[in-house]
Amino acid sequence: MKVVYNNILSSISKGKKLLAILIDPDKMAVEMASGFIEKVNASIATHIFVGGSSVDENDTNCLVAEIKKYTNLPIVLFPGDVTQITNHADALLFLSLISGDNPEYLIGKHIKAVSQLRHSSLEVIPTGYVLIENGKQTAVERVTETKPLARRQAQQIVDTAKAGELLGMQLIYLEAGSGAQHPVPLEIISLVKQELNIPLIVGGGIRTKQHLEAAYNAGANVVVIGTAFEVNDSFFDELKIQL
Ligand code: 1GP
Repeated sequence: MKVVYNNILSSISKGKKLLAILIDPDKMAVEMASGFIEKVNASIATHIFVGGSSVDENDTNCLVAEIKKYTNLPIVLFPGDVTQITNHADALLFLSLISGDNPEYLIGKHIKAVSQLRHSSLEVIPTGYVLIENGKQTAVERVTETKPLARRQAQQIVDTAKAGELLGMQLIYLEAGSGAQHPVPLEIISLVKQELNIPLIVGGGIRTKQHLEAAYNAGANVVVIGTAFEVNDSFFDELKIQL
């Protein structure tokens, strides 16, 4: 059953804009989860993503089980590693880093995940993950040992995203990286969106309501924000006004 994915498709067909709040288990203690989720529930967020670049084994499992107690929002894994897969979540972004040439992140880790996924009821959503230069090195770049696509190479970015769709990916995620200096350029979002027939996720470095609106207007269907909520509690209030 593709419940989470089908809900994304039907929301998009109704013209809804989706916002995923990203929680990094490395930065959120289990004891902090209930208070944070209370704010998430009262916000315009439609999804909770959970994942990080370097997370201790079992931390994701414990955190997702805790989050689940306090929310009805779909919890979607956005894993940096196989150890972050847990059946407590609703869905898994099965990310292939198609902007890079590291076989481990194109297919290697996916093979290692199969023994866990074979008997799991987790909804698996194949996702083409495209890392874009943002002005500084990010954790994704460091951990995956891949180079992001250059911002000036718009056609290369568009073609990479389209190749992901043609390979059968169900989502494309344009990623500037957590804490990015510059978010994905609006022009790139727009060019990629024009080519795709599947939903487009955009994340990395989005810190203001204006950024968020601009990303939607450029064509993002789902925007992912993590750092802005981690470092600035009042960001929840800033977003309260209906977009
Ligand atoms: C990172 O796209 C996400 O993978 C979110 O990035 O933490 O910069 O919001 P930020």
